[in-house]
Amino acid sequence: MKEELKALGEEAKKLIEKSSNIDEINNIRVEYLGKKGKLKNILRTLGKLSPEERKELGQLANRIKEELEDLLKEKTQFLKKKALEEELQKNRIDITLPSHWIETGSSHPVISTLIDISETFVAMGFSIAEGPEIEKEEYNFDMLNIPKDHPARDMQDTFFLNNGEILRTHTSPVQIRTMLKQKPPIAIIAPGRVYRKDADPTHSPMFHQIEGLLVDKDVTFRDLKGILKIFLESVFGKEIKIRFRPSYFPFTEPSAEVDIGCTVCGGSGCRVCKGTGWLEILGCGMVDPEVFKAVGIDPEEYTGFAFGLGIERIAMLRYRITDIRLLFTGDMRFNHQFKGIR
Ligand code: 2U9
Repeated sequence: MKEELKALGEEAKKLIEKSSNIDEINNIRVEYLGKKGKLKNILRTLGKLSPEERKELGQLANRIKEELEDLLKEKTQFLKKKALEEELQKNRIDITLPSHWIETGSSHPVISTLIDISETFVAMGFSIAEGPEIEKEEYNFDMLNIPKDHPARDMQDTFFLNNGEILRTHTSPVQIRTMLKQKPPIAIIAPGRVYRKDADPTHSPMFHQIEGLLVDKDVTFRDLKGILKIFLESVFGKEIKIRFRPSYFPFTEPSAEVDIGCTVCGGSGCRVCKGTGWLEILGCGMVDPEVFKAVGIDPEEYTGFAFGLGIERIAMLRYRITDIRLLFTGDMRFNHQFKGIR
């Protein structure tokens, strides 16, 4: 019987060694160590033996049982580890493979220009002010001394909304709102979108403006010229030629338009400057006393200057773009040409 037990042990050991998966291991466990297993079968016959033999064989059977249990456990762990490794190997991801091409964005030329111009004025102490694009006629026209019969108010020039409001035609109402809630000194720029019923190679129904306003005691036209000179030299370079031409706007008096020497031909005359050698860049002037009265600022105590410019026009000159509509098509072949430029 002793031999029988030992042979059984050896037989199970060989099977465990040869087994190659968890199912086989489980079957061996049931077959040899289970309740109706081979080891139990032998032990059931122990009753026929003498107490000494029973003790000896009992101990031997226990040793074999423990030994087999250890081997089964060991082999189970080994097979599980092997299965895991195989699984990992099968699902391995090659992280050295190049990924899909990811397109990076770029700043739109209008926004780059808007930021550059804004930064120049912020560096001189101006704050940035913002306001709504849907405006009251009162703020957009009336308080700016624009008469009721002015052509700019025409249905053909201004977008009127059903509720009687309008899309702002300039950012000037931002300055009106600022003066209504803030006492001078005031030094602000108002960048943003404006809307006019206009569409051709140089006009878009939506475009961007920056307007500026400085109000304090003793502000003069000289201050205006100085500030605009610093601004134009910082955007177009120190060598740029500047000239002021008398003009008229309802909200400024006196008013002027500012030209710079043509950046394309340098002044000799070309298609861009229409042979004049000059490019019109902005409009400006001293705030009209009527505008001050409308917002409750005493024109005897305060004076101020204002200016306005279209960003698209500056961006077009800067990047030599000849049709404003290219800026708004969203065509990535166009937009991506400005990658890395600012
Ligand atoms: C207030 C008082 C005065 C803003 C000004 C201009 C002259 C001007 C145009 C440039 C090109 C508009 O985009 S454009 O078509 N602007 O010429 N703008 S003075 O004057 C103001 C604004 C607000 C309270």
